[in-house]
Amino acid sequence: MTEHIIDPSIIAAENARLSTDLRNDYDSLGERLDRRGIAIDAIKEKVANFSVAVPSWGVGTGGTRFARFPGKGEPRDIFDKIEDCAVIAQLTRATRTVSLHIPWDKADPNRLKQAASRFNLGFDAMNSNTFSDAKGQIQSYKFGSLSAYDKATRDQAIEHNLECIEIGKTIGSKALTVWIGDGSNFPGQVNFTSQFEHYLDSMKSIHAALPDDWRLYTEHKMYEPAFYSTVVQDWGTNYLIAKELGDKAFCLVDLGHHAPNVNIEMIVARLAQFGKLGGFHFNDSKYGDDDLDAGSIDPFRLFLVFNELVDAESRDADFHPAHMLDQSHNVTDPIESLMLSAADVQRAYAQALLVDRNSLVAAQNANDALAAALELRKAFRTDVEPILAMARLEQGGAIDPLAAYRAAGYRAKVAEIRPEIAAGSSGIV
Ligand code: LRH
Ligand code: MN
Ligand code: MN
Repeated sequence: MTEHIIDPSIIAAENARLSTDLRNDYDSLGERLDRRGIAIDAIKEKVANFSVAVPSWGVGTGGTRFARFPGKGEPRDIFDKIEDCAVIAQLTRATRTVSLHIPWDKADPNRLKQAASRFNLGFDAMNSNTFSDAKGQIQSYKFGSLSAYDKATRDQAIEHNLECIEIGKTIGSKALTVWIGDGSNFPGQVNFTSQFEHYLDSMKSIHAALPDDWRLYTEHKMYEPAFYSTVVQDWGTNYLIAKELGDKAFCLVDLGHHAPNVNIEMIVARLAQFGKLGGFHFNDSKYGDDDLDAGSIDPFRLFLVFNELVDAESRDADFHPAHMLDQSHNVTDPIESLMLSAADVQRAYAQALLVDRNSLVAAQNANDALAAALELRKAFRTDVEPILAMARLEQGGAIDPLAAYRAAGYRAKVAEIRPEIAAGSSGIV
């Protein structure tokens, strides 16, 4: 039986306060959608089946790249983090899995599995970390990891990824995400070609070690921590990697990893068209890899990304990219932010489902640019909150997850048992 961290009677009391209004809002939205030829229950069904993975590191200590400003009741270890993730899942019903980062979350895999299964949580992609040095590691990644000139360093980085796969096998993960910080800070510091050659060779060994039913996601990022050149800097290089490696290799798109104003939805369409779109790290950004809450800066862009995903889904029923959040915070309670991000990702999906694809195609074929644009705007401007809230309610979640979370006083409760973490300096990313 699934254990609940938040007392279900608190959620029930909160829902009782809001359910009459929700029912009215849902019915009235249903009527309006009906006039557009859309069955609200079918949209709700799809929303209810949608899940986005929570990153274990997202519930952890908040801070900036320069300093840590821990809040009260921060998780002490991965087991506390799993409990925080369980709270998010219980209230939102939109986050059925957790994505682990090794070695940050290293623990006995059987214990990890048990801890998650108490709350009926599964594990999404494993994330390896060769962008920082772990305690006691022999070779340093200061000058690169999977692409380093030094073979012993590359071998160690490969070995670490193989270990991530091993842990993942025990806990039921089906994917490995590889992001490296390798690159250079000065023109001339590295040879682009040999560095990429090393990277590809290393990744081939990792790809070869994957179980048959696993996927390998490679994540591109324009810059940081390397500031002159980065080995996996954009979707083009990422696509080359996925092609070079083979059938289990796919590209992962982290929304914050592009230059400002880049047309990410078009990248999504291209990767989907050529069968190499593996999944997402959802977050939002104003300048760079800001890791802000999904949908908090540019919700229209998030919608446009989902518009491409729904379009791709309509062409290929087997199209199931992985959905993960990747954010970390400085000024909010991370559980609150992650709950809102999960809902915002769902919202973008629901809005994209409202696009009248036939009318859109007709407008496109008639070169009626305005009609096509309005078709998208009509969907984006529809307030789908009643659909999301009803999907949560019917699955035992909270109509208003934030209000229920605050009413439950979870953070204050865990602050009593989790010791305060000292503020301090923070590593990059
Ligand atoms: C790199 C990144 C990558 C890491 C995570 C901590 O910027 O997006 O996904 O694993 O941050
Ligand atoms: Mn990421
Ligand atoms: Mn990032």
